[in-house]
Amino acid sequence: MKNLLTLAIIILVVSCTAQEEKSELKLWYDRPAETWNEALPVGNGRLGAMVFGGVSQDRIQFNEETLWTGAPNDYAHEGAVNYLEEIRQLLVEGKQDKAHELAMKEFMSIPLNQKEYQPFGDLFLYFPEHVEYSDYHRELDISHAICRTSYVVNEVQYSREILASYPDQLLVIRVSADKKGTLNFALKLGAEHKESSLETLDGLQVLSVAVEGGALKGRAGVRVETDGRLVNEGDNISIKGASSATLYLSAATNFVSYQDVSGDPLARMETYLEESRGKSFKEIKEAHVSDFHRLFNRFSLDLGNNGRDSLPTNQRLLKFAEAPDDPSLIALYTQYGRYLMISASREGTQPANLQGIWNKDLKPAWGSKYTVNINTEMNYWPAEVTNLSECAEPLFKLLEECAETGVNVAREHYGADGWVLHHNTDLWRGTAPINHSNHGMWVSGSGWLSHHLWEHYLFTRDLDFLRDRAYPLMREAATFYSQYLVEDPGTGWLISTPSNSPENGGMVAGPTMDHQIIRSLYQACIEAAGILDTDSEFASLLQDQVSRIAPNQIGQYGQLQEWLEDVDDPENKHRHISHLWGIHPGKDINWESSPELMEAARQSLLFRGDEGTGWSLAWKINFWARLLDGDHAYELIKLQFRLVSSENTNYMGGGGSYPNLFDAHPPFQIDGNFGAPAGIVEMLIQSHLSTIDLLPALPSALPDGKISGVCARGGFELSFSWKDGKLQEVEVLSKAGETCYLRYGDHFREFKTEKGKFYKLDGEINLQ
Ligand code: FUC
Repeated sequence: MKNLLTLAIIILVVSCTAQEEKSELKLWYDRPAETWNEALPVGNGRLGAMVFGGVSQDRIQFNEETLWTGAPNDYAHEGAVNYLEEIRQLLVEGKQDKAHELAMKEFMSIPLNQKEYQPFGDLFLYFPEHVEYSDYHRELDISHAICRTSYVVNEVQYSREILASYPDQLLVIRVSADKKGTLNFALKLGAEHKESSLETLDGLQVLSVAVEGGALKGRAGVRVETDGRLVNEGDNISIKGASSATLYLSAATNFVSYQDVSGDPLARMETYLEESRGKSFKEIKEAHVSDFHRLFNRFSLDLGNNGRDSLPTNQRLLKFAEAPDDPSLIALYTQYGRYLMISASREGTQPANLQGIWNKDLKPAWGSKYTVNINTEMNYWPAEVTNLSECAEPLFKLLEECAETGVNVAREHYGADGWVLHHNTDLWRGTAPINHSNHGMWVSGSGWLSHHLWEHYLFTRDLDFLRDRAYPLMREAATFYSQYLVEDPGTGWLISTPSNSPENGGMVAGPTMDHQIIRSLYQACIEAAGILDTDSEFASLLQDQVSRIAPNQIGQYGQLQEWLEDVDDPENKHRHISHLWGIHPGKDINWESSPELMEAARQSLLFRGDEGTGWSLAWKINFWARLLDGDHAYELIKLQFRLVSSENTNYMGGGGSYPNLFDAHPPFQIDGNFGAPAGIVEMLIQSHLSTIDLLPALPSALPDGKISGVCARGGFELSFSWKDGKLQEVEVLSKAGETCYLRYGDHFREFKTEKGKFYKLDGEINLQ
């Protein structure tokens, strides 16, 4: 018995070590990060950190997701509605400049701009004795959510591990030496906020910050446990003659909700630190890894491996540009997207903003807030399909809050019921039009985001969610549009005005995208009302409007028209391609019911060209997947993997990836890190129409592979493999007991399922 137990333990240890050694799911480098875009991200949804892995000095730059500029504020512009008709009339008369001007004066958010996400501070570690070193290695192990740095000085190996624990709500750093008593280092917290101070106690340092001119304050504390000696030296805590030290880093703010900032940051910060007292690094790490695995391990993707993971990740990107045949980099990138989602968006946290939760700048690009004319939505594209449904919860919470603030904006700006969200929101849930009327006047943020609620239902078939949370918000979003749409004097169609086609061409009447979004929302509401057996009168009102909303139109160049009038410029290379919303993420336009519109969409996409910012490239992967052209989608993957120098912050130069695989907008913007994985999966499985389609847009560069735990609408979870471009085996788990409609090439299979049961099929989708 005892022998058996020993054997079992040995097997367990060996297999764990083998797991940890597996390099496929690692980003790794042979030198420290010199810039932020080389540093590696960890996060627990609330706290995020960028780890530089320096030798004589390490920098761990950290964030707490609720530290923003500003204070609770209702951004609505009282009385804006009095100018609505005049703005509409100016557009009818073709006086766009005058319409912009009047809207700037009378219609925009108060204040005009929303607030910004802030960095919190830095934890610096100083190792003055570590100058000459060898065997340097740093990595981000995304299958365990641990970042490691190691090197050798004077024949001693020094190692650091850092993780962001969701169960313990801390960043925890383990510093160790493999020879007893050889670890000497100092640490210090710091911040760039004008108002910041440090207090150094016994084995504890506390950093206080206050955001300039705003309501938010933060406290961070680092507590040290070590087998060495602790000495306070000026602003540093020094650790001497140790073998190891564990640093527990906690941070909190006074933010309670978008209306309430009465929290006590010190008490909160201390609570997390106190709760970790007596817990060893090992214990915290085990709880962290098992929490992370619960989400991460549900899905896997194997596209083959040709050994390029032996190259540092930045060099691997360079190599991909020369020889784009590194399938395990594509799998790594897909899983990295899932890693970033689990690290940036967990139940009870804020949703992932433009930079997830990782931001170093007091003046971040676009405020690192929530832009909802593509970016925030894209952040959540992989959530349902790659089996991370719970990670979308913060987005639903944001929607619920915007549906509160958006009521006043609907009333004050449009005299309408329901709620509306324009193209941006922030921590304070601003919903009014911001920045400039030439792009801020766009009413479809609420409609697009509501789509995510419906999609959550389609994937999970969670009826309680649909009844209690999704439908009420969808209904009120639709209520707004039902009162806002007006009859176009020229065509008689119902159109959206004033609005714009993000962010192309300024304020107009009747951009195609709005109509696609509103029509889809109406259709979802009608279906939901039917399922819930409610609101039949409202459903028929929407049904009547659906048939009157301006339709998709094909223009003079065979393109899908971006606007009501046929004025598209075939030379226009704008990064936004909003009128293709109807093919993705919408499904208004598809090969089954509207092939001629699909052709027109393809023409528009060809005119726009492949180049773009990070998210634009990522969206195009999804478009080409929906157009069923996997090889063209693969061309976009190549651009997404284009290595962008960490110095490059000019978005007009085109997107790609930074050395740490962060999406280069440029500068860094996280949307592409989520949009591209969603697109990669969209090449392998689609379920937006009446069937689940397997390998619908498989690129010839990915002939062999296996995907497991991928989700499809209808409450299904699938695993399947392919070889030489042909489907091999399929397993379907039915989570909702619905009839399954599968399609692979010319093969079609329909079968009834029972909830909780697995179904096996062969490569021609015959049930086994
Ligand atoms: C929209 C885009 C920009 C950028 C910003 C955050 O304004 O047009 O490219 O992504 O959002």
